[in-house]
Amino acid sequence: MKRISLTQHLIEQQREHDTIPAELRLLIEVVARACKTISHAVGKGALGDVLGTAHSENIQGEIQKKLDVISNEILLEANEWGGHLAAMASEEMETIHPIPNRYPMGEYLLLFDPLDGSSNIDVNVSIGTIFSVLKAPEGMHAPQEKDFLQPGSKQVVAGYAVYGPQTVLVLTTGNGVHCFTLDREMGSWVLTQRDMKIPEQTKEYAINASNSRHWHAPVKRYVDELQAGVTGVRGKDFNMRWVASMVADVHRILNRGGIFMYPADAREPDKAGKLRLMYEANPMAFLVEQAGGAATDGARRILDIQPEKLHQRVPVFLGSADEVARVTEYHQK
Ligand code: AHM
Ligand code: MG
Repeated sequence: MKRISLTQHLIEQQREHDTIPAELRLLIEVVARACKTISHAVGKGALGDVLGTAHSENIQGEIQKKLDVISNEILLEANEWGGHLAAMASEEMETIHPIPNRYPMGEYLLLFDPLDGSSNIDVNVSIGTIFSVLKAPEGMHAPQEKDFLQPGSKQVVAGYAVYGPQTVLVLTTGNGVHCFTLDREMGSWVLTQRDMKIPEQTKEYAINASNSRHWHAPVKRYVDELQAGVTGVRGKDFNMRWVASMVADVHRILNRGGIFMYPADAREPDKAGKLRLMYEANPMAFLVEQAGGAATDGARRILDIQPEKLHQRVPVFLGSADEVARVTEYHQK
């Protein structure tokens, strides 16, 4: 089999579609390299003294794990010096991180969830990194938080890495979704799936069902119907999967279909679900749409939402288009 590296793939995409100028290619390669470093740290586990808590809290009041902090540092350091970025924002940092003055300033903004699936770190279950790239607004001199507040439809790149049995990187630059597998011996990313497409028909759903007593009526109705199986209105049996790492759940859906839900619920009426628009929902929505699926917050297309805050949360329904359409319709009724 002829092996196509990430670099070759990006250069060929640029020739074909003219959407990945050299600076953007550098950005993607630097992020991919940082993911390799994170993958290496994850793989060491207890031997690398990377497990357990960092004894600190992030801006959302969540206890940080050592690997949350390490991964955040790895991404910041890797991306500071290349001249491709103006600023970064992370789920783990209160505010934005402008590129230090000693380095040239580029035209892109990078956002990331450095280590997604934190609750799985210490138990050796798949975790990952999610990232999203925006263009800095024209004429921006000193980057500010407001420069990041662009709807997801403006993303130029989105992707994630999964640190699981294999380490994979899944990427879109707006021309389909492509998957690379890390060759650990060679240290290189090799193209292993071109043009991933979410199957339209599905028999799988993913939701944290322990919250069901708090769900709003449309979500209750939708999940009840799935659970009624072959004797209910859907006329077929559904299976449930919940990894509790969005990267792993979305990766499964990109490969064999399904719907992923993290709704808002009645517990904290002011809190719109758990997942964050800028670091989780937007990049995953871009990938899912590029793979032929759909992503909504129950009312609107996720990519159309105008963000108001960097760390804004949003309900998420994404995956096979027909299922997302159905649960969204239940919300509208
Ligand atoms: P994190 O970014 O702090 O890891 O939180 C996000 C994660 C998602 O990966 C996952 O889908 C969800 O939280 C799991 O939540 P729950 O603990 O309710 O199962
Ligand atoms: Mg996360």
